[in-house]
Amino acid sequence: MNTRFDKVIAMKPLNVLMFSLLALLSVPAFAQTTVEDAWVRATVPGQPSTGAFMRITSSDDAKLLEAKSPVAKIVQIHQSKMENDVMSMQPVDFVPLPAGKPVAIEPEGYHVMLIDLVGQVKEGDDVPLTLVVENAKGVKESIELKAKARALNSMADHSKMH
Ligand SMILES: [Cu+2]
Repeated sequence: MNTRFDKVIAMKPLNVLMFSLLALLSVPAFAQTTVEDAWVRATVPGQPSTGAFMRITSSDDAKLLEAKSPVAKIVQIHQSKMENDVMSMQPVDFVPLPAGKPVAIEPEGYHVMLIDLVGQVKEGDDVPLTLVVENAKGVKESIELKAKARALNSMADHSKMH
């Protein structure tokens, strides 16, 4: 009887330690945003604007709030919409990034619009991009990346793959 009682007591500190470890693992500092396949459509000389595309996955619910790039004076987040058989696009305040779900930033949907380009974006250029992501608690994180400029016909090639 006495031995059993001792065992219960002895296990308690271990349980406390386990709970502390679990609590530590669920701290939001572990939230992560992954950006894959980032690219920018190359331009011809004098072309005023282009788009940046990628796939973003956030481990926790978050929002893509803003994008910045030194290659354009204005960077906006747009959403393309099909209305009466006409494709149009409008600026949006943010792109929702649901936890664990890859979100495509693509010409046909949400995309990053680079407006008032400071120069031609040539094929093969590494275009610096900064993405501002805000988590559910309102904490903002900046993600720096380089997007490879791809030729104008990249989109046509892409649609052929489907
Ligand atoms: Cu656009």
